[in-house]
Amino acid sequence: MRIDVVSIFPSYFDGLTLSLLGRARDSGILDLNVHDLRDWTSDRHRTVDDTPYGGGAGMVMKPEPWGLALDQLASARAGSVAEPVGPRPTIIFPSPAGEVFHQSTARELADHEHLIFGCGRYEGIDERVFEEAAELGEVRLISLGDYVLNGGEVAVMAMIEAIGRLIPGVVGNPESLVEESHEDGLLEYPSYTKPSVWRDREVPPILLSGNHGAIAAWRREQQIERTRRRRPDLLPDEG
Ligand code: JDE
Repeated sequence: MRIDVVSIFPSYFDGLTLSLLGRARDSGILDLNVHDLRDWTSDRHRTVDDTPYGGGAGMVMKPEPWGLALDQLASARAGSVAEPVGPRPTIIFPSPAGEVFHQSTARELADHEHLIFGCGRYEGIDERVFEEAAELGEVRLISLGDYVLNGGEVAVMAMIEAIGRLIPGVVGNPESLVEESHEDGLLEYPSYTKPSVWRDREVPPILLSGNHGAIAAWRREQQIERTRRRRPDLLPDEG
C-alpha cells in the first residue's frame, strides 16, 4: 500500500515511522510518504491560507497549493501522467463534519492500493479543493468523533495506525487481531499475568484451572457484561 500525507506540519508524523508501522515500512509492505504542503507554494512567504470570502473568524486554506499537491500525488501511479495505470487513489480529509471512522472503515481502507490524506488547519480548506479532488479519486471526509482538533494531523495519525496494522504482514500474529475490541463487535475480556496474587488481589481462579472450555466461556461472558455496562450501543438489542 502507498500512503501520502500532506500537512503543513510534516514532522508530526515522525512518530509513525517507529515501532509497528516502522517494520511495515522496512519490509516494503507500506510505502508511507509525508509531504509539506508549502512545497507546492510559489510565493516568497510560502502562503497556505487567506481570509474567508463572506467574512468570519479565522483563515481558510487556499486552494492552489492543495490542487498542485493532489495533482502530483494522485498521478504517482504506473503508466504515464496523462494515462496512469492502476486504481485511482482514495483521498481522505479528516473533518469534524465527516462520516465517523470505525474499525470497519479501517478494514475497508486497508484493502486500498493508494491512500492520500490531506490535513486541514485553520478554519478549513476552500471547498473547491474537494470538488477538484473528486476528479482524481474517491474523496472521503472522515471524523474520529464528535470533538474538534486544531488540525487533521492527529486524526490522520490515528487512522494510519488503525489501517496500517490491518495490512497483511504488519502484525506478527493474525489471531491477536481477531481477539481485539471491535473485531468481533464486543469489548475485550480482562487480562491478567503473574504474579497470581498482587497486593492481596487474586487473579480469577478459573484462569488458573487449565479448563480451556470454561476459560473461553468465562471470557465471553466478561466481554458481554462489559459491553452491556460500558457500550450498550454495540449490542444488537436495546441500543
Ligand atoms: C477529525 N474528528 C475531529 C479539520 C476541516 C475541511 C477539512 C477539514 C478546527 O477546524 C478543523 C479541524 C480539522 C481537524 O480534524 C478534526 C477532527 N475527526 O478536528 C477541519 C475543515 N474543513 C477543520
